[in-house]
Amino acid sequence: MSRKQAVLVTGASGEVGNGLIHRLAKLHQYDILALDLRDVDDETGAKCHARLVGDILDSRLLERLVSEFEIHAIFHLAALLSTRSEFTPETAHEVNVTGTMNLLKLAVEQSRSHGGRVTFLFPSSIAVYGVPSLTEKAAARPVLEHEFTEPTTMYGCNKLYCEHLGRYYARHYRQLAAETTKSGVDFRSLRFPGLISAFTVPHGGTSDYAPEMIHAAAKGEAYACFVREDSRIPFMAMPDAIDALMALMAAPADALSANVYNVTAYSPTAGELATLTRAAFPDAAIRFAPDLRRQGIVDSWPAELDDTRARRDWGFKPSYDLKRTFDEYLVPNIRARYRKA
Ligand code: AKB
Repeated sequence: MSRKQAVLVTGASGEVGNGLIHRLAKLHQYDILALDLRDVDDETGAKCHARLVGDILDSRLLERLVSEFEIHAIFHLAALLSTRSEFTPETAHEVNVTGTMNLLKLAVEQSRSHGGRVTFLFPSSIAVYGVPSLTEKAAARPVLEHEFTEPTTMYGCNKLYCEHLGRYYARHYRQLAAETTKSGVDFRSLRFPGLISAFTVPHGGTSDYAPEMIHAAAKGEAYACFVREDSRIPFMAMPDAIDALMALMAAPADALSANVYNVTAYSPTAGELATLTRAAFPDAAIRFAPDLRRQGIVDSWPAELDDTRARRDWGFKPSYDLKRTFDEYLVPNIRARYRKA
């Protein structure tokens, strides 16, 4: 039986996975393999060639994938996010680092087996940054990829290390082996800011206050925001995050000067987000009740990212500024969603 050309999406049921699968399906180019601990919903499942319910730590499951499919690209989205990881740092390390190693190994095996390269898309995060103080945060210009890379969270450490692992696999794999062999892994990573989706509310992250606030307002629920009003980090609307993943996947290899790219759209304060939310949902009951420890994490993330490298190498340009995110994406879609519910 001939093997199929496939794209594997881990974390397929998560925020990014869902939208990404719908976008990938529009290409009509690949068989989509969805992998997650939780099955994808039926609408998303209908776009997939296979929906696999399982763990990226399950080597038998990964071996089965290698033997059954011809995987040409992997979107490795599965991860434990920053807040969740602080409660179970060892588990986070296992999922975020060992899980990524397993997928990198799978990519090498796949490349060996079909002889082509495997494009490995890895969403990294602003959590890789650790700005030492609020004074430095306020004084810093938009942060470049190599600056302030001393994260304070387990998740941030995991993401940063996996970026390095990916770079190693792509550029230096088995550099001392008698026969120099290329891994066949074309590793490409995006450092995402906080993401805001109209369709899903994230769990276990520290940038979650933005989507939580907006979804709570639309549902008519009161919301106690766990950071100060003046907290500022970068954000992006989910459609732009998915566009960015697709654009980086499609970029010609010789245009890429690095393995890791910052991407960003806007950097509102939590107070500015609350003002926009109240304008859209006048009954919104938002108050600020900072949790000092989660606040500390947000304070350690940069206020703004410099994404010149992504704009220059592969033409990154977000379509949604903050106003358009609210007016054209969040408010109409969130309203419709909770009206239906
Ligand atoms: C989190 O808050 O952990 C994530 C992230 C910024 O990567 N949303």
